[in-house]
Amino acid sequence: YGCLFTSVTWTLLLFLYFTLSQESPPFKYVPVPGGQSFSFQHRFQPRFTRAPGPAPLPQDPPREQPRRAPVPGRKAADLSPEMGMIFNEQDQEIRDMGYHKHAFNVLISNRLGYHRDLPDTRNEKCKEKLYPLALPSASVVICFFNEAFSALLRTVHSVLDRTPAYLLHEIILVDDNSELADLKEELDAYVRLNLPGKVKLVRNQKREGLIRGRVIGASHATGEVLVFLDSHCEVNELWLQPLLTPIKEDRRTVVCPVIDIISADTLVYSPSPIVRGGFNWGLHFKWDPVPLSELNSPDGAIAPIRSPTMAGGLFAMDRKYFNDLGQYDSGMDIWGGENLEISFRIWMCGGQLLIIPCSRVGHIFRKRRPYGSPGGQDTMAHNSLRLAHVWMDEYKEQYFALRPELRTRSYGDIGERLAVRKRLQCRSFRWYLDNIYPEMQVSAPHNKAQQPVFVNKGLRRPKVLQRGRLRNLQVNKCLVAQGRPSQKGGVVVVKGCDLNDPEQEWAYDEEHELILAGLLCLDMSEIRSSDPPRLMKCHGSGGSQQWTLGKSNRLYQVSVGQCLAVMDPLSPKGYVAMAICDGSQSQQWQLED
Ligand code: LR7
Ligand code: MN
Repeated sequence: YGCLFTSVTWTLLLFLYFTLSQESPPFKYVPVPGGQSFSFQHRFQPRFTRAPGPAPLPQDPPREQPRRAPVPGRKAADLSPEMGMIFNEQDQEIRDMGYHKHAFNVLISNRLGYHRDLPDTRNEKCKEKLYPLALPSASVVICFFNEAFSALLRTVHSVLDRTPAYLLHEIILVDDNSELADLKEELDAYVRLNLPGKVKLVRNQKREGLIRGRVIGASHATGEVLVFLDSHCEVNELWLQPLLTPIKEDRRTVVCPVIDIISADTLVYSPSPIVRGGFNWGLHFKWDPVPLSELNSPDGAIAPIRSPTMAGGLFAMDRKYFNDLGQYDSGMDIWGGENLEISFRIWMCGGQLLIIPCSRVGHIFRKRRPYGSPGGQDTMAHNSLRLAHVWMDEYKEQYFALRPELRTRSYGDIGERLAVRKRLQCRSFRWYLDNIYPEMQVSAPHNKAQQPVFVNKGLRRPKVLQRGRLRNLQVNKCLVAQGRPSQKGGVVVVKGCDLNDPEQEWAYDEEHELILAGLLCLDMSEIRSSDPPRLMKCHGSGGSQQWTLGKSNRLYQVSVGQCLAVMDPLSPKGYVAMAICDGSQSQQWQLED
């Protein structure tokens, strides 16, 4: 009887739990009779998946049971380009403040919620690979400063949703003294109510920067392996086991996943090509193609790749090895340089650094860093100077040749770091260059600082889907450049259509770009979405140049979330502007031959 009673109670409890924790998507499409094709019906994204109240009762399912019903999640393909549609002033405010504070589209991030499906970006061969069941346990350390609440929570939930419980020892969140109100009590409450147990929240009493922040996080960790993530990531299918396996084989192996791209404008998740880490003499990280010698293994595309450097934010390392190797340089502030420092240290002091193509983690790539350092200092220069003096021997001259003003700049005490180098009997920088990064050109130290560029779109022009004039149905005029169509930054207006004028011809291509007269792309300012659209050099990365031209004749701008409209139909000036999509005549456009 006891047995029967227990199992009935459990079934009931589990049923109740799953029913109550079942989430519905934050909004859904609803057909509107006789009107436009659809409208959105909003439901506020709840911050609390359960009503705020007392901490969960002990009847919660035991730890290793699934903690929530399978997430209904969106299918990757469902992420419509219109996810960022603005309906009212409140949406506009969230979007604009989001770009201002976080440099990405927080409106879409909020609408996605804390769980979503991702496209599986791994090579097919990864799906056949088997990993040992017995692997070291992981402590995931996530530092954040003023992160967008929904991006932070999606990072945490993606780890909980996609990591086997027995491998996840804990998640340690380190709040680097954030200022944003919702990261205070509201985050405390969320963690207490929805993330009890494995998630620990540590608060820095003052801003430490991401480098000391990670050291603090690591000091609270008790798992065997440390996994560091940025606070705006989403881990993909079977991400952790491929990272833990090489560490189990050799504790002096440090591993990075492939960092997939989450678009800052659309939050679309897309695969990165397999590249590896390098740097230039300005001490900026860059991506390099993988040399053929590295790809010649029998496993081809999926074998681990030796990488001279790491990007910095996403990697896994045996916890004791992290400590033995000297953690990080705690004299480094806020942001920058620590990624090259730890990379040089790993290689020069007897370890190795690998990129694991079968482990995929997405990261939101913003166009600018949305925060500064408290005193406004250039911490990248300060930190780079420290690493140059500790690790680069005579090659620091290559850096000074580019940054002569830093030659005499003070960089604080590096005694402890020099002692680390001595204690570990590390090799010379010369050895590192010769053996680990022979591609590095020593005689030509004038490579410009380079942003990580993943896809070289310059080589291949996207296919044109449609060509013609863009006619507004209300005023019966065509969209043209106000001045010359070759003038960068020039605005567009509507004028009388002229079938014979090549300067009125738009091309709409598969990247959803609109190119006028084969020259420039129709573009929106990301920062000031109230500015009218203008003509800019095509950058090929979507977002501010991504338009959808649908059946409803509206011309929707993906990063702004609004539609192109003629401002005053009676005015001869023909000004156009972005406006909330309302299906009115002034927003109807036709691309026609
Ligand atoms: O003062 C701070 N305190 C913090 O806790 C400043 C930042 N942070 C947090 C921040 O909230 C974030 O979670 O630290 C994390 C990293 O900061 P980002 O996201 O502003 O850095 P980034 O992605 O622009 O920069 C890359 O280089 C940095 C150099 O210091 C770090 O190593 C980042 O982790 C690193 N990010 C990645 O490697 C992701 C892939 C980017 C590429 C290429
Ligand atoms: Mn980041």
